[in-house]
Amino acid sequence: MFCYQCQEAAKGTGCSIRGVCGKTDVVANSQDLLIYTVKGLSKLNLIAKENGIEKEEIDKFIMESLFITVTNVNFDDNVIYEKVLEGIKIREELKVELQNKGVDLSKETHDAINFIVDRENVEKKREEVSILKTENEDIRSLRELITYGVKGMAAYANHAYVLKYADKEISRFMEKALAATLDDSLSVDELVALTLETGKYAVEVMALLDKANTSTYGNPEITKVNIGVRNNPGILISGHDLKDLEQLLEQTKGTGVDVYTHGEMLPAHYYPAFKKYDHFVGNYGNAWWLQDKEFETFNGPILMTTNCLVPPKDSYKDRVYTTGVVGFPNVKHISEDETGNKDFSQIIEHAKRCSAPTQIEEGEIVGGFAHNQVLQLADKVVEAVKTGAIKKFFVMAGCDGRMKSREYYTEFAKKLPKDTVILTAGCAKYRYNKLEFGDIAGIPRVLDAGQCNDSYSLAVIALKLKEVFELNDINELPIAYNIAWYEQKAVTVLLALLYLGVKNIHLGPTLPAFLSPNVANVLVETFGIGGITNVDDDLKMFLG
Ligand code: FSO
Ligand code: SF4
Repeated sequence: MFCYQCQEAAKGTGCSIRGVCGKTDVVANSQDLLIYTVKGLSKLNLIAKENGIEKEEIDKFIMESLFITVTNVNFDDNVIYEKVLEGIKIREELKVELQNKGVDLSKETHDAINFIVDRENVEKKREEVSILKTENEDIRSLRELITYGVKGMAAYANHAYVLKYADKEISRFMEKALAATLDDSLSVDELVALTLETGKYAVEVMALLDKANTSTYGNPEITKVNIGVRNNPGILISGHDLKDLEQLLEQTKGTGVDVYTHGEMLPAHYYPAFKKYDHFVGNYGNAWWLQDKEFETFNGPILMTTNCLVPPKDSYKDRVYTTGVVGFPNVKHISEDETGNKDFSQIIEHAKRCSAPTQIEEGEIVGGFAHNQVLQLADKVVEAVKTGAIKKFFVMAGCDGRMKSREYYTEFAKKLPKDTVILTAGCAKYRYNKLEFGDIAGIPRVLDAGQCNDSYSLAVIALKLKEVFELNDINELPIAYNIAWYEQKAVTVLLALLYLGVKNIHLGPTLPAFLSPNVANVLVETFGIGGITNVDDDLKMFLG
């Protein structure tokens, strides 16, 4: 195996024996093969679209397969292998359909469009498609940068899709980008251009998801979220899928079972649609990587709707349920029926047999500062900037992770001068969201827009401020970007910000292992991207 798609890549270069995330070599190789299958299918699907064959189910298959390979989503080799077989079947059926229409496919000789596997030869095939097979490290770096950006897009598109929002142009672009990564004739410059184009569609897919979420569940609003517990048995729901949460809340109504959020599900409390449920109690615990301790003390069943799943410990494994794209061997999986509904009754019955959660924290945290809410406060914000009460905003969005070096973000937040405001989204916020920062003229000093999926809100806020202050360039705003990344959705957000023209973004705790020195140089020279050093020096740099 070789994988370097996330921030925790072993030794900062790549995992080659077993993933730091817990992924085995078999799963890692299987994921490579699934991506290869999807790339071949994408190439063929573009030909089909040019010839008037447009199938929603193929776009859906591509989207889900990509999402499955995102870090900490699916650790089940059987699921991934079945997906490969399904992809090949879809591809071969599409070929027949195209040939019946008289389309000549004889020039489509790329192995990704033609290979077949079975249990006998799958191991060999998996190794053949390792990303290390692209020998030129710059081409490999750009191909992977594009692939990861598209994986993140697939996750966003999937969340929008379950709420019945889709955009054919976005799917077409994703397929075009994936197909391009198979093309040996593309130069480094062409791949750089495609990387930037990925940023354009990243903005579009994030806008689509924002529309899907806010049209379905209302605009997030300022909300206090309880972090303590009650005495009823509970179900803990984690990941990012709001539709799963909605169905769980409906099905637990009147059962005596409470529902708590974990990790990236916390921002669900900010949506008006979920406030009507009295048994939607609060948020339990912190960011994803602490689940091995927090799932233990929660005592009841846990539903993982998306990443980040940590390989469950035996002590609570029987209480973990996965759904959607998530999977882990020997962990119960809840599938949807043909109408998209999920039956969570076995989780509810399971909860009734469990004790109430053990309290690990108490009090409240405040969030809900997505674009609509912040724009309602725009007058106050603009006034505070004009009077100098707010000197600078710090975008500290992104992800959290296990690495000790991420303590940097707690210290950085604590040492920020009192006339600064943190704009956040994603699980990165758990490094500082329970500390007391006070407010500036009634504006809290930490404004949480929501999940990493809601990073779009931060871009909307920045663009609005640019308009209000009548600036020509988004970089003239008093906003600094000190972003923590972990998995591929963060790559998508980064490409989106670059597309919007944001310069001088600092990325930590380490720069991506998949950036070759030359590709990193392009990002440094064109966009001023940088890493982090230590809190004091970085503060001087940001405030200087
Ligand atoms: Fe965090 Fe995990 Fe939301 Fe990510 S839970 S790390 S970018 O998968 O999804 O922020
Ligand atoms: Fe390693 Fe990250 Fe890949 Fe897991 S996803 S194998 S931790 S690089």
